Amino acid sequence: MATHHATRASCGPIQIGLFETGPTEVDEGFGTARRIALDEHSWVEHVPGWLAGSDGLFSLLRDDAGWQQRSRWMYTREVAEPRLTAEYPDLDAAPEPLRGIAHALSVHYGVPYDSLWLNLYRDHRDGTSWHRDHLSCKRAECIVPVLSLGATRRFLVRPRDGGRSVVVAPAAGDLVVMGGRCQLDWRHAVPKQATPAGPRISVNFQSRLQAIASI
Ligand SMILES: O=C(O)CCC(=O)C(=O)O
Repeated sequence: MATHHATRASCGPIQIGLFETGPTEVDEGFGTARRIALDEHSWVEHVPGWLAGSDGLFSLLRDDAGWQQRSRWMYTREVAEPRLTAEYPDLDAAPEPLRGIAHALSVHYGVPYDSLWLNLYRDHRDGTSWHRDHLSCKRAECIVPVLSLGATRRFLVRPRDGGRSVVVAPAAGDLVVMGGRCQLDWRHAVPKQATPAGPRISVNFQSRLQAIASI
């Protein structure tokens, strides 16, 4: 069971949850952040170890997030997506410490994150193919944080029309943040892989503000 998130100002680790496995802390100073400029307008930021003690949150979400198996039409047949998904369209309905984590991200990136989209990759055979977040990002410039829990997987970003990929390998507790025109000009993926991997959960932070096209 997680406790409430703290509210004091801080530049370092701040406890936002407490599980049987130990405390969960976010680094409010984002001290390990490494920003990769994709081009003049787009970037990806990797923040290793941003969430310390992420195991308790992984277990909570794995057990309680209400995972669904979705399917989609591929030409003439319906196929199951190679992952499970869950969502909290209203952040207020999400369990702690997710609300505290969203708050810390909102403060740092200046975007009011108010809903969550979650993926559960059961093992290395699950993945997400090349796409952009077209429903949740309708503005030219968006900032999309993705928190990794569980196994390390490769997170790829490549130009919209193809080309060389930028590769990040987020481990448990790492953040990958896509910014600028990344959703317009670039595509991202978590590829299936031959190398065995355990389960991974990604928490994708969304904002209604970014889902509305600017005028
Ligand atoms: O799992 C990830 O790291 C990314 C997931 C993603 O891109 C999505 O759900 O749109």
